[in-house]
Amino acid sequence: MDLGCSFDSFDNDNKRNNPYIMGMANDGNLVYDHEHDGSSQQMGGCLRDFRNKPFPIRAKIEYFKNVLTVLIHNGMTDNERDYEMCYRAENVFLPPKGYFGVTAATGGLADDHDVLRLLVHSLRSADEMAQLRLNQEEEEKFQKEFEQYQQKTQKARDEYIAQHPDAARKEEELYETSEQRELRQIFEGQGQIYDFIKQLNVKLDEVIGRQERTLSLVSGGQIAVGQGGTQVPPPSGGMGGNDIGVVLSNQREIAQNARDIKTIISDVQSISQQLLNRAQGSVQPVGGSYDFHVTLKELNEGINIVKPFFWKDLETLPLGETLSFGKTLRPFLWESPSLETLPLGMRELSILVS
Ligand SMILES: [Ca+2]
Ligand SMILES: [Ca+2]
Repeated sequence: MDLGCSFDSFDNDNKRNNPYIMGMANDGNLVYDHEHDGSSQQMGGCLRDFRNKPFPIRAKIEYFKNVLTVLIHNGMTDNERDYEMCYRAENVFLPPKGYFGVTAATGGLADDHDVLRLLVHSLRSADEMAQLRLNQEEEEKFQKEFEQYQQKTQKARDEYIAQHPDAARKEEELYETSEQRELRQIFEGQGQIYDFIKQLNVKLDEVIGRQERTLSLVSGGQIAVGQGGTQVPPPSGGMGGNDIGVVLSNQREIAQNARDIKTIISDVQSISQQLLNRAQGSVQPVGGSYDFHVTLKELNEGINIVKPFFWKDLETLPLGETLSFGKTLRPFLWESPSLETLPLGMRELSILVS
């Protein structure tokens, strides 16, 4: 099996689909269908104008793990990275060994194409390939061991199942398939949703019950609401006839007390009025417009004149003896201005005159 990547510039079938780049596998028995530009023989291709470009056009043909990829650089730039996908074909099986070659053909018309470079290289470096080969050998070895082990365990399992058919059934139940797991997850999710809805229902019932209770209490006139808006249950039994009687008697008592106080106040008022009238009657005969305070002031001055004459004698007088105001009494100095240190009789006198 060979692989050909052709650049067909002439449109033989006149379908205006050239220049065309295409891939074609051939085991040596196929002849390129020039009449139809190989349209029925291609494994993939793309319409690209690859003639007369400022820079050489490039084709990158990759064959890796039985996948063929053809990328085309259209020659419009000199950038190495300007490759575009032309086609990709899977399940392309080429022999491990072969040759790379370049050839050309034409019909009645001549055309000129130059091959500037043909580069062939591995997709992996030599070290990578060596490592890969080593890994491949190891992998094959491990794979072989694994297969042997698997066969061994399978054989042991088969023997065990043959001896214990019940245990085999249990083991099958123990492990769940991906479908079973998915189904179980769906059931669990639905169960959670169902529980949540059930909880919501219970809460809703509670709220409705509370609301109905509140409404019934409001209509019965026995609601008691706390400060935070929380409902307080009404006192058990409510108010009895006895309590109402007590309250009424208290009210009667308060009303009676108020009436008594009113009587007392009116008595006080009348008495004070009488006193006032009496006071006015006693002052007027003394001096008409004579002021009571002036009289007091004169009396005070008189006592102050008298005081110095009997201070010392007062101390020596026996208690209860009547004081006589005369010239025989010796004058004395006013030594003690403090009221508490004065003798008893003087203190009384001081109180009188102050
Ligand atoms: Ca052609
Ligand atoms: Ca054509």
